[in-house]
Amino acid sequence: MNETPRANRLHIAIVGKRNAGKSSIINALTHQEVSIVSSCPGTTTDPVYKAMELHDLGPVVFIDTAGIDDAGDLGVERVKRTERVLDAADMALIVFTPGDKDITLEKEWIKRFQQKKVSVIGVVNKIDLKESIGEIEKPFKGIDIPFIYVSAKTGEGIDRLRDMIKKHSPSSWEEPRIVSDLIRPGSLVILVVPIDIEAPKGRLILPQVQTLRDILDHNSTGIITKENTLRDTLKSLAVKPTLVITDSQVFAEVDRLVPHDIPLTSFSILMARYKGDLKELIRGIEAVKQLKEGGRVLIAEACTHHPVEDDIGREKIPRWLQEYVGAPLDFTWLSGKDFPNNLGEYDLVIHCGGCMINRREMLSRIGKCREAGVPIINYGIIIATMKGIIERAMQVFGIQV
Ligand SMILES: Nc1nc2c(ncn2[C@@H]2O[C@H](COP(=O)(O)OP(=O)(O)OP(=O)(O)O)[C@@H](O)[C@H]2O)c(=O)[nH]1
Ligand code: SF4
Ligand SMILES: [Mg+2]
Repeated sequence: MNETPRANRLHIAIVGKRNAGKSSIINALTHQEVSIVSSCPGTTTDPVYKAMELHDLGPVVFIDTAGIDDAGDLGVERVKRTERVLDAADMALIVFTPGDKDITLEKEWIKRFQQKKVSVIGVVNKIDLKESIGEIEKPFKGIDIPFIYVSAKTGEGIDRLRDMIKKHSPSSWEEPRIVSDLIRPGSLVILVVPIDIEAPKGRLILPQVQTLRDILDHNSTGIITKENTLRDTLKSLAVKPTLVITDSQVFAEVDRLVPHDIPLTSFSILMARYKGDLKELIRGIEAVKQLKEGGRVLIAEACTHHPVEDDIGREKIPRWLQEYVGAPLDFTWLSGKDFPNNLGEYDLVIHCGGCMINRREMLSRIGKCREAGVPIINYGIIIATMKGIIERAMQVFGIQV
């Protein structure tokens, strides 16, 4: 629990042909044997996510990938998995081997990353094997990305590569705030956190902790209370709170208790804004209102976890949604890293909060829905809609629904 969550770290993909030294570069950058290195091409198969502290740059995730030249049925499958990395990477290192005559594939990948607005650095590795740097540089002269020449084996150039990663790390990497842009320093914010059977034993969940941290970083005060102690908490205050943030599941109760001149919203709506595109997700509200009998709904969760009794994605949302629409609907569930290509077949996509994926990947999923013309909403917003509380929960963002 002392670590920065993986989803909040800068994601750096390492891409290149088999045996180019991708895994060796990660090991050299981090001074650790985090990735398996071998002279046998095709050592790394599935993308491997490694969370690291990189000196000067802070917490990052390196994504080690299989070679982009991998062949055969299995190889093609591996390249497809590498392609999914395009959605999560904030930055990419393309690794070359000096003297490689055909760099068409690498150029294609550079283009693909650039189309996704991902900053790319060309890393020419194994320079210890060649004598003249002038000769090595020639094939890369016309390519419009910064290049660096290194040897993962001797360590030459690795410090400079670290500096370069820092220099070229995207400025968009500055993550949006969770809540602190909505309050002034010195504010008082109340957080309502039910401790029920779904609450993890002995701790608070990540969105609650992250929200509280953001409040503290903004020199404000956060008071945490449960829904059954909220009334007394409010009574005990000498000043009016600036904002109340509640778990969505007790929103209706909290809505009754909190006077209407105090703004109220939910953790999941704050996280929807922090992780995704709030405006796009709000557009999904209209689609929910228009759902009809037999409507096709995809429920997408970004990680695989064992469904619990009365699971939110498997049971509660489908039940509430069918009650809301007043008719049976046709649900499909999907969990994990895959996001389907047949999105156009659905009338609505309902996505989980996405706490295990980074903002870029969430935005990429929202973008895919937009391209397929299918509306997307997330758990927090659909619950607020079905419970009739979305209007109040949105007021604090100045959004009318
Ligand atoms: N001489 C030399 N050999 C290197 C260098 N970097 C890596 N190697 C060697 O190249 C081989 C492949 O290295 P890996 O790091 O496994 O390469 P990879 O790109 O991860 O390979 P795959 O996972 O198979 O795609 C190993 O035998 C490494 O020891 C280098 O800078 N110089
Ligand atoms: S919100 Fe999504 S990513 Fe986070 S634990 Fe739930 S299913 Fe997994
Ligand atoms: Mg490897």
